Amino acid sequence: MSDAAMSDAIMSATSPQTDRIDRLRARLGASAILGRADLEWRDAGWDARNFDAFALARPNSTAAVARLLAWCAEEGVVVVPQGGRTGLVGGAVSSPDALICDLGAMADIEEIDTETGIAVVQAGVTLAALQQAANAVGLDPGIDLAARGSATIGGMVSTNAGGIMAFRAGVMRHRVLGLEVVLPDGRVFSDMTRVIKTSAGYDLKHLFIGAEGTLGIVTRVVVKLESLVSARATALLGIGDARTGLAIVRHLQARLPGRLRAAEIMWRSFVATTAATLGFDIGQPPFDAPCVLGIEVSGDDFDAASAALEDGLAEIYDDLGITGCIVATSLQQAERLWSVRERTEILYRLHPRAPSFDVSVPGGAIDAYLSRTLAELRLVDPNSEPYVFGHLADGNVHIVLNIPGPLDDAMRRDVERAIYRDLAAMGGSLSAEHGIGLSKRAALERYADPVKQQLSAAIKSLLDPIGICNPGKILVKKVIS
Ligand code: LAC
Ligand code: ZN
Repeated sequence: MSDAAMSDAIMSATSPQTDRIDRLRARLGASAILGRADLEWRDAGWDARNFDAFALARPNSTAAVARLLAWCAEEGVVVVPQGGRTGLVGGAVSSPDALICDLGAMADIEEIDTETGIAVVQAGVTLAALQQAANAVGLDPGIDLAARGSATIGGMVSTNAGGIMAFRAGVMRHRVLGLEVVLPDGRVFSDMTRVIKTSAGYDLKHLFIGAEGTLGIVTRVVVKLESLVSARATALLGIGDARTGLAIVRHLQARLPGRLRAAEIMWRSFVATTAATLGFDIGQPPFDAPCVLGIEVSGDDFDAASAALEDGLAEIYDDLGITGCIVATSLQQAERLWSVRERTEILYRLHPRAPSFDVSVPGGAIDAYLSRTLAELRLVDPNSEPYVFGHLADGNVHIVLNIPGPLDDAMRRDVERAIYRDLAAMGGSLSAEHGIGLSKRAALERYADPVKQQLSAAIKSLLDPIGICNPGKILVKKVIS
């Protein structure tokens, strides 16, 4: 091809998108739209494919999101909503025909009503920002997770995030009192209820919680707040198994009612990797045990919380065979201990794009589930030694394979079979808190109830008949209008 013909070909390949961007800029304002060149040097987040779109829009109000979606519907342009871009299942991955709707310019905490105990926020507010604002007036969102600095409230609603405190105050679904969502045709679904009780017909807000932006874009949220605790004490314990960890949880819940704040469990290969990388001696207690349990309890001040935690543990220490214990002596030490659990990026640096799984298992069945599953994974790959960790008190177990991803199709099916096949019968879940996105779609199709899948497809067709909202996420089959 001559240079001139090549340049014509490039022009004709790019000009429809350039025209589109011009029309979109006319609709939303020039500064709100970033083209491909602007995206090249920005951080795409957890998955490089997040920024494969032809452009990114940054609407700054519900009305602007509504104009954007109405324009997408008119033009037949698909739209991928994005919050912190740190989701783990490809829910924010975009394609060259897609426009990103980045909620980062909608980051206002509109109101904290201390008398009612609620916050009204725009979807792009980070969890850390809401925690800070609520804490300043003696309140707390009641939900916490390691990605607090990047995760946005809109993204957390869209994945029904759970995190560390779900066993106390529920998952995101239980924290949301009201919701505003822009629908795929640009209409605004507005249910900014501020009360917990509502039995006024179908509670449709729940359809959008955990929908990963496939049914519309969450723009504003009413979040229920809890009282802020005065102080917290932290300990890491060496234990033999999940059963022992659950006995410790039950003891502390009975002994210190309402004061247990976290019960995070890590199995040996996880601890050996994260703790060793962070400079802890993994040959010493508590790090040398089969499992390490991270515990946090609240109290009136740091010393009172620490004393209550130490006393509570002393009562069961020998009976339950706790093999070692570090109680943090300062807030800085507590943070350092928690980093053993929270610095999960260490695993992904060792094994880029390591396949990861996020299941829920009823507490009493965790040990048996893991020994069966890990043995089966070794049959699939004799070198399998997954990193296993999670939120013990609600049965949420994370399994990260010690190999780089992605898996080829045959191996993925075998691995998924080992991890997922018993879960439904056990009353567990194949996705506890990360969502389905792209990477768990095949598993959902294979292992979820077929009637649930039919209803999901019908709901998607009803709300998004031309399929413009985050297409291909959650549902494998393309919706045909
Ligand atoms: C965590 C993320 C992986 O619990 O959900 O660290
Ligand atoms: Zn988690």
